[in-house]
Amino acid sequence: MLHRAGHTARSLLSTVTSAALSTDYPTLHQHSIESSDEFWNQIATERIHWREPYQTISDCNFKAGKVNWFTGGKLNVSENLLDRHLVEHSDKAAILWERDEPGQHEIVTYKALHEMTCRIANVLNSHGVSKGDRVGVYLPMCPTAAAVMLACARIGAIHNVVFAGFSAEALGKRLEQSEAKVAFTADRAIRGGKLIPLKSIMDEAVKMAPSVQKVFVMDRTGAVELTSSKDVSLESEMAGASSECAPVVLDSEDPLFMLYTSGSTGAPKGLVHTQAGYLTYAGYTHQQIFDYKPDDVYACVADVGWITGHSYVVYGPLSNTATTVMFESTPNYPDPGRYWETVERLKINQFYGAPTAVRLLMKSSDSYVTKYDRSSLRTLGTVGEPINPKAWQWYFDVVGEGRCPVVDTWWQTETGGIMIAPRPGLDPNNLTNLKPGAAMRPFYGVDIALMSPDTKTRIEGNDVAGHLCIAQPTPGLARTVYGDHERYIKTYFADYPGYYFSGDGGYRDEDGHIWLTGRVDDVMNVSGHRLGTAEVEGVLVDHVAVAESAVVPRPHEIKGEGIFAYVILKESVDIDHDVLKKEMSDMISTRIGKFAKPEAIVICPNLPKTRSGKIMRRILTKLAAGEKDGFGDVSTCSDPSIVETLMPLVDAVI
Ligand code: 7RM
Repeated sequence: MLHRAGHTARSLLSTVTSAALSTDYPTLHQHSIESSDEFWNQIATERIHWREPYQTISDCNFKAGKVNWFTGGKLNVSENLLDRHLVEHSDKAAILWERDEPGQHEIVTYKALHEMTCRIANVLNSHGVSKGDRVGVYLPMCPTAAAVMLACARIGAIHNVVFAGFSAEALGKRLEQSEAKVAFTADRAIRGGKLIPLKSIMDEAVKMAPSVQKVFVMDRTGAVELTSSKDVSLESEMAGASSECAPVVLDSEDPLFMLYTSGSTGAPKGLVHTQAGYLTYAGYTHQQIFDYKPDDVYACVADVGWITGHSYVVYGPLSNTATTVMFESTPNYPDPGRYWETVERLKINQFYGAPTAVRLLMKSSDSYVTKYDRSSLRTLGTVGEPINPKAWQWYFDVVGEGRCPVVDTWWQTETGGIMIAPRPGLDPNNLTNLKPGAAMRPFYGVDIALMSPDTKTRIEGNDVAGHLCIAQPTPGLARTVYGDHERYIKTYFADYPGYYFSGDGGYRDEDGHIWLTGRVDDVMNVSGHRLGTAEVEGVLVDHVAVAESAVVPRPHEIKGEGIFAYVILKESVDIDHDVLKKEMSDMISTRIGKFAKPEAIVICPNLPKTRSGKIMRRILTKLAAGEKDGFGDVSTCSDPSIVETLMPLVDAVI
């Protein structure tokens, strides 16, 4: 049913939208929870250019895993991000492309991005790609990657971006599972001065994915080789295509994109996001949480291969007519001053990065930061993993000169946008109410529930911890797992009926602020990259010499978590252990990607197990962290002496 916003609510809400930041957070947050439909109705009406109005604000039921927003509405996302801005902002920079080569950037105006997008959309059309078709994207961080995403959005095709650090096999699986009709890649990527042969990786991947009919190859480093009949030069196709392409009018709930992410069990899942709800949520959170103001230069240094690159490099900022930076390089190339030299040259106002990079950079001399002018900076953000208070403080004091709030933003691929962050509701001039290491405040419309895993009920009050759940649907939530809606329901809605379960643990402190305490399931977080322990174990047990394996995270100074693997060899194996370990490590690199290589592999005679044969990971995790006691209750372990046996083996590799 369509509700009309009442007078009080409307005036409250215009405070939020016009003032960008409101100091009256508690009132507004409460209103957004109690009158969720009314709240989101106003935001979606104000923010989106609708071709046809929606009939229903929300049609959701967490018990049944049903999430629908703005149903019946018609729109086109690329029209909202591009065409809508052409009237007044056609010459404004949409993208500042910070190329890998130091000291250089390129400007892409809204007009130019619109033209690129239209040409690519026409290329897709001419190769028979249309609404609902899946498009694999394996590209470097560059404006073309954004234009490919927007071209898909323009014609209703579903993009599936795969991070260019994944191996051929990981890419191949994702292309195959999504039944991609076409794919995009480049001759090579260049990161930190190193060349990555994207095209040859794609060639391998396509062998696994027979659905792929065409591979569009972009020229990034002047080494394009069209080696198969499927290969097409992207530049020549674009040159021959029209620079105008009428946007296809889509339904609010048509899929916009899919993106794979790791979970605790099985193969990675392709989460599906839809049009209107996602756009509303990404755009609104971008504006509010980063204190984005017209004409700001906004930089999120994440890769488009992750959800952060989707929501806060492309969709969120462009929906706000922002100038968004695309960063192709690495934090320490050519030296640890790279980010801050970029901040000075591009006059960046908001900088959004990963805690792992902060931890890396704080190891170098502060002069790499202080020699550049950072007076343009207003907001600093972090995402991907918990930020330890020490790193937070360095970011705040040294990078932000004590002037810029650090927004520690908690969210997931599944939530589409930021769910918990210090803003909004923070007086921009008051820096004393920030807490280093806490994400603090649920965003508007976000009802965080800490649940007891024992009683399955909501834990009320402050100074309490529990499993972090979301009690009410928000517009940006993923709608399904591609091709497996049952898995979506089972993964997110089965543990706590009526709630979305994030897989994270949370703590609400005395003041009611939220702290994230890490995953409560078997998902690791390596430099902000999600990786299931089961995924890595699956590769290890495929080695001919391996009988069994158990993988756990181990604290790592820079990466946050490193991977620690225990393997039991088959009895007959008589091969040098270093040779075996190297083979196993290479297998992981080939099957998943280099970033998934373990810090250490321990070859051991046995693993601690319960009498029913379940591996006791709790013990293995503590051992990997170098702990010598405090293993808790080991009475359920079928052979407690194994812990003593493992200790020296672990010590030998850490
Ligand atoms: C955006 C993104 C999601 C997982 C999530 C958490 C962890 C992310 C924070 C965080 C503590 C944060 N999507 N996580 N942000 N933990 N504080 N600010 O990272 O799908 O790739 O990962 O990352 O465990 O569940 S993701």
